[in-house]
Amino acid sequence: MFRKTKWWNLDDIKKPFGLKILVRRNSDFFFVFTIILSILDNMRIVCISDTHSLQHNMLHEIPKGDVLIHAGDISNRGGERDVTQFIYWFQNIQGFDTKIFISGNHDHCFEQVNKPHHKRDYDWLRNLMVPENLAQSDVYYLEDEFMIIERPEFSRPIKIYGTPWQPWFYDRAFNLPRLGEELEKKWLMIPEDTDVLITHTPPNGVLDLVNNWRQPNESVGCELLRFHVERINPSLNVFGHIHEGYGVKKINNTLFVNAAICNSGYNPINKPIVIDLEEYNGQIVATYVEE
Ligand SMILES: [Mn+2]
Repeated sequence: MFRKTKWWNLDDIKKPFGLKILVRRNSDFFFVFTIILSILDNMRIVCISDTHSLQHNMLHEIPKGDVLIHAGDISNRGGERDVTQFIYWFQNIQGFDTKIFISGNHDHCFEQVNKPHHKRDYDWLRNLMVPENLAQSDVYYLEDEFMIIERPEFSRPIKIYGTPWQPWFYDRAFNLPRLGEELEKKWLMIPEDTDVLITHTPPNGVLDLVNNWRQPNESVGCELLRFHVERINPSLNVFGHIHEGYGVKKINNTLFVNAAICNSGYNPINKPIVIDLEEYNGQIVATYVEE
C-alpha cells in the first residue's frame, strides 16, 4: 500500500503544490493522509475589520478557521448599544478556538473608559469586558498587549500583539500626531518576536491608498509603523482603517492584510480574508488562501 512513498519528503511535496501531485500518485491512503495532515499542520486565521456595527448585514459569511481576528472599528461611534451588540455577536460566532479583536478610531468608548474623569460613565463597558467572561466564549481583546497561542503544529508558541493607535485622523479615538514621539512609543512596545501583529492602521505605503478630492491618490498609513514592522518582521500584519485599501500584499517575509469589510461607502460587502499560518523549516509563514 505504501509502495515507494517517501515519508520524509511529504512536507516538500505537499507545501508548494498542494494536493495535486499526491492525487496523481493514485493512492487513496496517501490522499486521505495528506488531507488529515493539511488539517493538522495549519493554523487557519480568518481576518475581518471595520464592520462598523453592520456585522449582521455582511454580504459574505465568515468562513471556518481556528482563529478569528477583527482589526478594529467594530462600531460607528463606540456607543453602548452598538458595542454591546458587537460583543454578543462576536462571542456567539461558533467554530473558532480563539477570537481576537482590537479597537479602531471609531470605537471611542475603549479609549474613554481609561480616562479618570469619566468615573462610572463606562461601567457598562467594564462589565462587558471582564476578561474571564470574554474568555468563556474564547474572545480576547488586545490593547497594547500580546497573547500566546500554543498549538501542536508549531514547535514554539505563536505571539499575537494588538494595538489600536493611528496617526491623527479627523480627531477620533486612539489618534496620535503623525510622525510624533507618542506614536513612536506605542510601536516600540511591540515585542520583537511578534508573529502576528494586529494594528488598526496600515503601515504607510501598504494597502493604504485613498483617492478623493481631499486626498487624491494619497498613502495615509503610518510611516513610523512601516519602519517598525520592517524591523520586527512579523509573519502577518492584519489591519483595516483605510477601507479603500482592502486586500493582501506580501513584502519580504510579512503578509499584509487589509481586512476592511466595509468599502469606502460603508457597505459591508468585502469578503473575510483567510490566511494559513504554518511552520516551514522552523519559520512561521503566512499564506493567503483564496476561497
Ligand atoms: Mn473604519
